[in-house]
Order: sequence, then C-alpha cells, then structure tokens
Amino acid sequence: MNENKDKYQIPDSHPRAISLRTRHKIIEGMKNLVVAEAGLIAHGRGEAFDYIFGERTNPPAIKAMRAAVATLILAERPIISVNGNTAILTSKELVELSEALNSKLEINLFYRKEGRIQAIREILELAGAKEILGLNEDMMVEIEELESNRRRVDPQGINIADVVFVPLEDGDRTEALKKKGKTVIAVDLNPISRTSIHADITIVDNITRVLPKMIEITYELKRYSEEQLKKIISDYNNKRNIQEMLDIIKNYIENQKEDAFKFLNNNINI
Ligand code: PTJ
Repeated sequence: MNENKDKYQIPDSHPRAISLRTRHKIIEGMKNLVVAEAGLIAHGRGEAFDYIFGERTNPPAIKAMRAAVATLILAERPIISVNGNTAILTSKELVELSEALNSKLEINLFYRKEGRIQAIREILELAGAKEILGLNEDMMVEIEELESNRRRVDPQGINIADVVFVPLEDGDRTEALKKKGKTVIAVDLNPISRTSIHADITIVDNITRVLPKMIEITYELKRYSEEQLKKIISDYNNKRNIQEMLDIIKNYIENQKEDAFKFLNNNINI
C-alpha cells in the first residue's frame, strides 16, 4: 500500500497520527534546546490526562477560555509567559494571540540552561514575534515568594503585570503570583494539579487546542462592551468548572469501561 507518510514516517491513516507527530515535535524541540529534558516527561503526563477526557475540548474548557479572554482584554498589563513546551508546540499561535490581545510575551523557564532562552527566542521570532521579554538575564528581578528559577522575571513583564497567562506550569509559581496580587490564568491538562487548583481561571485542555480556540474567541470578544466582558467574568466560577471537568473524566472512564467489557464479552472465545 502506498501511503502518505510525514518526515517522522507516520502514515496519515494512523489512528494516533496527531498525538505521535506532537511527540516528535517535542523530541525535536529537546534536541534544539527549546524543550527541557523534563519537558518530555511533562508532555507524557499531559497526554495521559488528555486521554481520560477524550482528547477533545470539553464545554468547561470553552467556558474557562471565554472568561480568560475577557480577563485578558480588560487587563491593563497582561502578559503571556512562555516555556519550552509551549514554544515548540504553539509558537505561531502564541504570537497571534499576543498581538490580538495586545499582550506581551515573556520567556520564563523552570530549567535554566545555556542557550535555551536564545533557542526559544529564535522560534518565536521565526513565528513573527516582534517584542519578547525575559531575554536579558542581567536585567531580571526576583519574585521573593518563589524558590524556583521562575522567580527571575522581567521588570517590564511578569513583575508589573496585573494578569499573567501561564500555559503549562510546574506548580509553585501560581501561588507566588497570586500572593503578589496578580490574576493567574492557567492551561493544564491535569485538573487537580496545584496550578489548576490555585489559578483564578483554569483551562483544562491541551495547549495545542487551546491557543487556536482562544484566538478565535479573542476576535469575537473584542467586539463586546466592557460591561459584557465583565459579565462573562462574574458569571464564571473556577471551582465549579474544575468539578465539571472531573465529572467529565469520571463519566468518560465509566463509558470506556462499558465499551471494554462489551468488547471482551463478544470476543471471549478468541
Ligand atoms: O521549559 P521549562 O524549563 O520552563 O519547563 C517546562 C516544564 C513543563 C518541563 C516544567 O514547567 C515542568 O516540569 O512542569 P510539570 O511540573 O511537569 O507540569 C506540567 C503540567 O503541564 C502537567 O500538569 C501536565 O499535565 C501539563 N501538560 C503537559 N503537556 C500539556 C499540559 N497541559 C496542557 N497542554 C499540554 N500539551
């Protein structure tokens, strides 16, 4: 059979082609220093969560995205924090979203390693980024409440931001940013991570699906009045939204269990 295969040798017809191609992007990113070694493992953890809610954008994620976009549009100094995984998977979308929202991009890494900031800068610039913060290590200031490398932030970016968008986090920063009075919007496939629980708005979905959808929502909500945007935000309840997401996971696993039993019962003599 003469099948269309990509540069990774994955045929288009493979039922998990998208997932496999995304893995290869992450691996390539690691070889180019964009992604930290631990980023591969973080991606695997994300995949596992994605799997147990159907690898699709569920209604609570849409609600969270709408509240997130409304919050970012109304923010005075919004900032989008960029790490290795996000940069390799969604560089073009990060740039488009930052332009649509009038929000700056700041590279902020957990794993500092010689050459990583430069590597991420290059792919963001290739994607069209004109202004990137977090480049000059000597200029950084520290968030005292934070122990990890992420405490070093750009004085013109996260440090003075009122709303911080943090796709794919590692836990402790959300709490620290909140202590500093900032509104935190997180994207995390794990609905019960520390980041998810502590963020003001938690989008439980894959960053690869979230950013294109957020761009679409931004163009829609930019036409809304301030009052309408405030209403979207005040109607939103993060705790309830995470609970809905957990119910979706529970039901999805229940359904999978039934399907697996049906299959096993029908094939008992094989
Ligand atoms: O580039 P760096 O140095 O800043 O490091 C980035 C990583 C992601 C390696 C670092 O922040 C880290 O170690 O993160 P954690 O603690 O592994 O947490 C990452 C979270 O992101 C986990 O809860 C994953 O489920 C989730 N996640 C992984 N892939 C995705 C994701 N969430 C949304 N979309 C994904 N594609």
